[in-house]
Amino acid sequence: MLKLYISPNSICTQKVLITLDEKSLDYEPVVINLFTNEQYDPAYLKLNPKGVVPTLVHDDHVIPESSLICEYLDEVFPEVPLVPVDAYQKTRMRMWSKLIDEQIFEATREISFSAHFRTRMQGMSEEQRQTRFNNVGDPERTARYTEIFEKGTDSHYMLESVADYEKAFKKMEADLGTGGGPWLLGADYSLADINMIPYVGRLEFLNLLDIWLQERPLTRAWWALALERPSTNAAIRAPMADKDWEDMQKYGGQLRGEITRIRDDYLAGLSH
Ligand SMILES: N[C@@H](CCC(=O)N[C@@H](CS)C(=O)NCC(=O)O)C(=O)O
Repeated sequence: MLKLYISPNSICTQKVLITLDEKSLDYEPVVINLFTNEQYDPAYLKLNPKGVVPTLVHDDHVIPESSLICEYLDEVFPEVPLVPVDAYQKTRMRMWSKLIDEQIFEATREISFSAHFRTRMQGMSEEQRQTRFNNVGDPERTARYTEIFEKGTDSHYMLESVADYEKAFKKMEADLGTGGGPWLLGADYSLADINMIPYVGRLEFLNLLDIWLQERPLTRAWWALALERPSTNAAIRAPMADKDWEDMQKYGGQLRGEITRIRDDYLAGLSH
């Protein structure tokens, strides 16, 4: 029996949903409302001490961290394999997981937060907002949220986020070229693609993706192929409320000029 703690529209949950869908696995969803701070409920913190989603409970095993959940699912339910057998390919796949967990997740969070959730958080009470910002004692997350809430695209973290996406897309285009595509590791769709799909999707839904993809035809072709897979829609767009979808398009679109300028400044500052 699989139970998955999720939050609608949570980007880290989406890769787990894609994995479950690709493997046709049934699960029981338990919704955690991040906007009413249900992630800090003591019972939930016992399962996930960082107070974040997703968390998978499989019989009596509790597994946090979306990348680990996806790998766990692949090992326990090996039908429709999504992890390469070859050691080097597996390491390449994990390099994508690391890139996302260490950089792209935060980049996406900052851009989404600045474009969309910031407006929503302006509607929270000061007490609710502080609870969310204080984030179970993680000063780094608190600093990021607070600064972006206060400064929006003027925050230094936005420059970091735009630069992190630039580096990731550069690597994507290069890997798709050397590996022959159409997927990130070559011929086979894998967790490398599943890891990246929600993060590319988020930029598209915020009306921002073409800022990075204009000169990257291989990545554009990869994304078009990803959109054709039913699991992409089932995990990302289908569960999203229409209002969230419309807000994302609207508020994201309003940042296009600023984000283009930040990227141009970043590129102009590079020495090569
Ligand atoms: N590295 C974690 C990150 C999990 C994470 O930060 N989840 C976000 C939603 S995508 C969350 O629950 N945020 C709640 C908060 O920051 O209060 C993973 O990949 O599972």
